[in-house]
Amino acid sequence: MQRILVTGGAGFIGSNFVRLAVANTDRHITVLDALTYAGDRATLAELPPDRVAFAHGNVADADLVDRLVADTDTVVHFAAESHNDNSLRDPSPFLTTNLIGTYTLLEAVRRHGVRLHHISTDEVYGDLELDDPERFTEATAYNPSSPYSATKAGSDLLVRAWVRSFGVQATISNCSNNYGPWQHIEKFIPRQITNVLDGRRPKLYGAGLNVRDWIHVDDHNSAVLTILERGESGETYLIGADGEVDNKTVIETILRLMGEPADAYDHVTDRAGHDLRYAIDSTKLRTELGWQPRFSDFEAGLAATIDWYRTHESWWRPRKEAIEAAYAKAGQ
Ligand code: NAD
Ligand code: TDX
Repeated sequence: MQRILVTGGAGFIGSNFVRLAVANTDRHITVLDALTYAGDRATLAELPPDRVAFAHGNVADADLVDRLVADTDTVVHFAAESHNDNSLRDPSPFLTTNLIGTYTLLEAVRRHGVRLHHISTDEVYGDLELDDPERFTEATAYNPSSPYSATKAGSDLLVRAWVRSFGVQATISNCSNNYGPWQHIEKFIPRQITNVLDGRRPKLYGAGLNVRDWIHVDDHNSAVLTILERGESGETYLIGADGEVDNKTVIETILRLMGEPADAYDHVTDRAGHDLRYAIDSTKLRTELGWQPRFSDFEAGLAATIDWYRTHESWWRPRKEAIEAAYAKAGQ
């Protein structure tokens, strides 16, 4: 049986990946996760123990990573510090996890001849004007804005260098904004849903004209499985589902779907250096690898996500007070 090591597999996208891979492949999965504030073993509950093993540890721990990589065929690298706002409050863990962690993995896959798939973000390309007819492609120049996106850009460049200089077998994917179950409530969509469920008003940064290109987490992960099966080493694939929506519209849609007045939200302090618009052209992935997204109706996906947070209150409730206190300190 083929074995996959999934770093960051107790977080939002990684845990959904493990669930999809268990359902759709016969591979054995080992999750390596440090269980930071963003990781939780509850995200992996009810998965069969003969298919999924768990290793608690840091992706920057060279000895541990070496042992785990020696025992696998493929690594899928999700582990990262992932939240822009946190990177503005304290960039340091972003450097250790996103840069040193990726470097540590690269050295291990190089030693053991193991294939790596590196999960990255469209934020490495910076942002677009609202009226720009162009979207990001694999040829777009890197121009990251925040400490988070700068460290993700650096990690991508490390992967490319290890492919070219050391012949490491690796692919990279850069995906747009994900939504769906198990997303940490610090992030935009689950923060607003849980605000409404908690009797708080949703919080929109600035005027809310910023556009994000939303994709359901299962579409992101089905693209990753496609790249694992058919992707070519050394290649980068952009993942997106043509889901551009501005933040104001997202908040108003959440309020409407939850039976609240569409204007029942607050405008709060804007994010420093706030990227205006992301938009992905995923033609390469669709034409070369034959991938298609399944969740084309964003409003239906949002409604299902609202239901999920309604029925999983015991998971998010213990975190809510502290998250909102940290935002309030920043005027957000
Ligand atoms: P997340 O914050 O929900 O999960 C990150 C996981 O990594 C957590 O389980 C955490 O415990 C673990 N982790 C953090 N530091 C670690 C370390 N040093 N060693 C081991 N494990 C560690 O993040 P997410 O939203 O699931 O994002 C996963 C990946 O996808 C990241 O690489 C992110 O850059 C990328 N990405 C995210 C999005 C998005 O919209 N969320 C979009 C594109 C790309
Ligand atoms: O309360 C909020 N109000 C608000 O208006 C929050 C938390 C966010 N926002 C805005 C900022 C962004 O324009 O909503 C948009 C989305 O914000 P985030 O959920 O923080 O996502 P973003 O900064 O776009 O980054 C996300 O997508 C790319 C992920 O967090 C990254 O990990 C991924 O790389």
